[in-house]
Amino acid sequence: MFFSGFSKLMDFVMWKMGGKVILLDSTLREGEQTPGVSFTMEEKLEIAKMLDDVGVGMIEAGSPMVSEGVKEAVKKIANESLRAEVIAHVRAVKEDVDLALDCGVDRVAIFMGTSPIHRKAKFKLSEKEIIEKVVKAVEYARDHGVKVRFTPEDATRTERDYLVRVCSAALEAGADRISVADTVGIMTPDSMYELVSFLSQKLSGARLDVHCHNDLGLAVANSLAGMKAGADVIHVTVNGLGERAGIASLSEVAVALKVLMGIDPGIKFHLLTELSSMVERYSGVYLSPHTPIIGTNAFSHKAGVHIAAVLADPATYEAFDPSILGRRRKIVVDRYAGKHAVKAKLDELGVEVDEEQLEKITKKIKELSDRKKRIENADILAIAEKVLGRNVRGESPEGVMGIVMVKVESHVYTTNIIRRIINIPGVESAFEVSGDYDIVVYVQTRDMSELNERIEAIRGVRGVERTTTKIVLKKFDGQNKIHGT
Ligand code: HCA
Ligand code: CU
Repeated sequence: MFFSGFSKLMDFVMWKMGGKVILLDSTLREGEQTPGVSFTMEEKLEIAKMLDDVGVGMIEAGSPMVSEGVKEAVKKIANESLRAEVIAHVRAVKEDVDLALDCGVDRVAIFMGTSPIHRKAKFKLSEKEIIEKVVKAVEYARDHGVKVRFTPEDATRTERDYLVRVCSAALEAGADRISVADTVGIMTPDSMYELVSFLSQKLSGARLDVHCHNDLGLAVANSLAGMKAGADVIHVTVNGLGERAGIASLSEVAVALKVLMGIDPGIKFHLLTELSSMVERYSGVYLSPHTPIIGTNAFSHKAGVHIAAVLADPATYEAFDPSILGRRRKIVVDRYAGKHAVKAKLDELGVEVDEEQLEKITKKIKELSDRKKRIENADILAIAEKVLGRNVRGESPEGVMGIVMVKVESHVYTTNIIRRIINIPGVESAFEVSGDYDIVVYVQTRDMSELNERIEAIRGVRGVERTTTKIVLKKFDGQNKIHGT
């Protein structure tokens, strides 16, 4: 306990000296406001611990008034002696603050709608009455020894003079941070920069957070602009979860800070992909393959021209080196590929060819790709075998193929599960089938341990009841030839 308090103090001192940017992760609060998402207690604890390992400075653990379960989870997380500051999110009412105090959090984040539309439609309270409620709640929390952040909800649609008044009152009552919430995601980087600069000046350099929603896809850009204007805490969630279109994504903000702005947010970048898949599994919200930073395609190159250039110097078509995330670039081979790409792929598969064989293989891949949607490693190996006239699969380090049979829970829609499963790396095809099992998945991996990982990932898909796996010992192509010509 002492150590955790001391290290938090040191973090603060370091932050003050270094002009550091702190990431506040709200996956467990804002993220759980995503439709369809409810984490279990165990999942919440695991996510919180992983966030702490990753190194975010603050964890918004939940809103204790939501339910007994949420409150228990906030309490457990607060008692984990994490490095990160643990925050409970509460309304400006005594009962909510009491629940947060009971959880033993480091800080309460008190929020209250301040825009004209919130004042009128939600509270039916006057400007003055709202300020009174905020001041009362902040004072009450401060009197009980916790740090307080105040969030004027819908700040970006609140009249400027009123926004300054309500924030000043909260600061005077003892809040030490204000969160500039773009609750409906209507800012642009310019307007966000301007608003944060304005508040920073009018509130005499008060410490500011930015909380940007992604309704127009600008959450990351707006967060960076707010940071440039003086905010030092950026709110994020893993995979950008949150109400409606979510908020700024942790990995996007972190990587943009590092590679575009030269700012180190103090996190372990190589853990981001794992964190993201954990949250995909526990939330049941799966990323599209072209999601920046963590999507399966984020470092894949396809056009022949791109691949030839990338093989000479990856920077030709990459914003940054995937190795900072512990990821590798991927060469995709289909009809867009040229000889360079096919050669690189064959090298990766451990197959040696001469110039003439390479040309033939490339030509056959293009022909097959005109007829088949997805060219898999197995197709390329089959074509190589035909051209070379010998078995090459034994030489391939991509050695283990698995056939995983999946039974899904009775209430779920099988096609939805398949959509998730096909995004798992190594899964080459999946079939919806009749009989004891509902789905058959064909997985291609380098070795047994990778196959095991893939099976675990399939089992982790929400709605999967059980699996059984067969290892492929030998593969034969039928008369109707799926592979080659
Ligand atoms: C909400 C509240 C909030 C609060 C943000 C914050 C918002 O509407 O659910 O406390 O910084 O977007 O305004 O998430
Ligand atoms: Cu929000």
